[in-house]
Amino acid sequence: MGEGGCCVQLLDGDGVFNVAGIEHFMNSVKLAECGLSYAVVSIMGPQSSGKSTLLNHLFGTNFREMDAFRGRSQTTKGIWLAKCANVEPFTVVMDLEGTDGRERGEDDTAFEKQSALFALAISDIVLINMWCHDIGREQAANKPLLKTVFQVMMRLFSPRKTTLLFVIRDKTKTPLEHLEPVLREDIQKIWDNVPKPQAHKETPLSEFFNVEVVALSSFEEKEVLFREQVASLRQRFYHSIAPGGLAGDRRGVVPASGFSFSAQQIWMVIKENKDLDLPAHKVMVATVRCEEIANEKLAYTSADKEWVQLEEAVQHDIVPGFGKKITAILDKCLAGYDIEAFYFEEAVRTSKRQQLESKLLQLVSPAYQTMLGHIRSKVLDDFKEAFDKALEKEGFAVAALECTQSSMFKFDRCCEDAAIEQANWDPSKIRDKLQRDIDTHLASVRTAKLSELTALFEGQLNKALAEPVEALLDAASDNTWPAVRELLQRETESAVSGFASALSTFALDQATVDKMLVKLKEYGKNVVESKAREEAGRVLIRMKDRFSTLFSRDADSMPRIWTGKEDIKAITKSARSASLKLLSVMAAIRLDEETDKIEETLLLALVDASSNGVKNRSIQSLDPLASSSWQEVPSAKTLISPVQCKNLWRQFKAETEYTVTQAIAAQEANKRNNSMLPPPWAIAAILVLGFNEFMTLLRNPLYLGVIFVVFLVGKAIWVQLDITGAFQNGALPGLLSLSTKFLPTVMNILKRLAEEGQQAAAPPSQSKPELDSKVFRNSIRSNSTSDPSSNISSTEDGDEYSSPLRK
Ligand SMILES: Nc1nc2c(ncn2[C@@H]2O[C@H](COP(=O)(O)OP(=O)(O)OP(=O)(O)O)[C@@H](O)[C@H]2O)c(=O)[nH]1
Ligand SMILES: [Mg+2]
Repeated sequence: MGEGGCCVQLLDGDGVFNVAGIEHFMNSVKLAECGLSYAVVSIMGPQSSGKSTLLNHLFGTNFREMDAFRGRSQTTKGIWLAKCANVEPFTVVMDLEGTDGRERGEDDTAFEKQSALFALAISDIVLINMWCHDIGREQAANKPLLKTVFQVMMRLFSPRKTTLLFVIRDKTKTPLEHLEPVLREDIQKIWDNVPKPQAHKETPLSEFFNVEVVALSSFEEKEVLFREQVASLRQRFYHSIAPGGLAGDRRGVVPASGFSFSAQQIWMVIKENKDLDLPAHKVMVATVRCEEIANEKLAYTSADKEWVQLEEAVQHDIVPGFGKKITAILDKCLAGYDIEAFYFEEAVRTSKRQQLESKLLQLVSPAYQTMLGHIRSKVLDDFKEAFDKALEKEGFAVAALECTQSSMFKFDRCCEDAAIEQANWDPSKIRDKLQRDIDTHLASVRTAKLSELTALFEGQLNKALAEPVEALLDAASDNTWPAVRELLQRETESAVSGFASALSTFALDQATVDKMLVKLKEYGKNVVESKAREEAGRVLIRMKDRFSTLFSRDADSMPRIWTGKEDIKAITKSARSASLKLLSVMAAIRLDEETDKIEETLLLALVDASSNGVKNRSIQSLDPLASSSWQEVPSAKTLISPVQCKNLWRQFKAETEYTVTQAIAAQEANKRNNSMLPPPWAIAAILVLGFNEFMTLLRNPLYLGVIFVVFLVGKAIWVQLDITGAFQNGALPGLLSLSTKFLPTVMNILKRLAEEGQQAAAPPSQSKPELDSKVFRNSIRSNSTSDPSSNISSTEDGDEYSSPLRK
């Protein structure tokens, strides 16, 4: 029997499908690899009509036959399956349980009908086994069978075109040419009598079936002839599915890999007594099988070693050639699918392929995204580094443009390398993010650089303005504010032009540049204004300084000595008006060339009013300084308000009054000192009463020596203590001053006498100016630094006043 050894029961007598058996059969004969290149042949016919015997001889199979010596009884139960030996293409042979030859009515659930429908649904060629003597007989055993076949055929939607090969057994001497028309007539009659649905009322038999007839001699009586005829019949099964072959025009073939599943499903539908929609069934089989194939390929790919390694590597760093590698892996998987799913319905196959492809892409997508992430961060890092370097050589805008362009180009190239052909993924989102990151970095560097630059120019401007402005304000004259304006304009212009040329490398828009330049100008203005505010805060000290400078020094800046000839009133007036000038200069910021009447107002209110005040009360009642703002001067530009001016002036006057009083006192003391000779009666009394002491001295030259020494010491002390100087400012301060200096001076003289012996009476000319300057400084300090209360109290308490000197 050759290779026909493999034989399996597909359905048992009770209609139970042998799933394991068919799987085993398919695997052992490798049916799945055949694609569409296989044929299914089945046989139907009455019981014990030699069906199994025929199949075994025709196809070299090994179906159970009835033992000829035991008698006729049913041998084959259910449906059996075997592979036909040595026939191309692969031919599956099905041996069916024989029909019992009785009419069974219209019961579709009978196994006979179900198995006939099953055989018709999956076979390309159905052999109808019949006895030769049944041809033309009214009560032929095969008539109910044919009726069944045609009836169930109606239950197949769009049935496959099946070849019915009538095998006439035990042929008689009547030649086939005579038998065949009779048989075909019988068949036609049965077909015509089968009730058909409306759609198929007029459909000819040939639409559903190819009818072929063959006659065989009896196996039992003419075995040799039988074998010969079977051998020649076997020839017709070679290339049976090729055009012109036995099953040349078959339709709707299920690919071999779907055979098992398809058979199961068909049997299930038949058992449930449903109509069998073969096209839908084919689509269903294709869907299930393609999905199975796709899942199998997907699972295989996810476990693929190359893929697993790649996925692992991309977690850590950029993988060179990532796109190509993934593309190759996906290609391999899809090609495998294509090969296996090739014979299934194209629409189903394509849609399942798309599903597989999208699942594959889902599988690799995270790796791709990780890869893009690596590329993005690497390009960004490289950009930062390159930009830092480029900034050392080029301007900001040029460096930014060049580095950005080269980085984006680099990103695009890396993305090309990572691109997966099947995916066509667009990296533009990541590209945009990179662009944004680069822009953010550029913006932060730009901001830092600009603020550095701004700080630099502001620092320069501050340096160029602050001290000169302070000096100008200190000098306070009519020319002060014009000079400040000129200085501000000159320095601001030079700073602005430098700043503008530095900004040009940033390629900023004109509006921004203008804004920054305006800000720098504003800064310059602010420096001046804040300096002015600072100075305004010290205006009282400045006024007192100016007053005491002008009052205590003459036109040659020499300290004044109040001899009695000076016009203290005039000096005081001029010193006060100079201080008032200072106050008026400091009262407002005058950076715009607008005129104001502050000075006139101050003069009118403080100087003129105080001189006329007593005479004209009505002017005082309209006090121009009783206001918190100056006319024509905005409050932002006001440094000292009119009311503050008034208060300051009052304070200034109170604090300088003492100096004036002291000067007047000193002048009067000086005048008194000039008429200090004793009266004539006293001189006469001295001459009379001191005559004997005078004679004693003349008589004893030793007394004379002692008196001379006492004179020298006394003179030295007089000079050292600058007694005339000390009493210049009055008797009481003079005494106090002397009392503090007396002891140190005596000690100093004694020390010098001890050291230098004969040089005891050294020329006092060197120490005198020193003492003079010391005294002057002390007097200035007492005027300018002490607070008003202490000064005012000093007029009542001499001890308080001398405290700075003590210190
Ligand atoms: N007269 C005659 N008998 C045959 C022929 N071929 C086989 N037989 C005999 O018929 C009997 C039944 O043979 P099987 O091949 O088992 O018949 P079957 O149709 O498969 O029987 P079931 O499977 O039971 O339906 C056996 O005893 C065979 O020897 C034939 O060509 N002519
Ligand atoms: Mg049999």
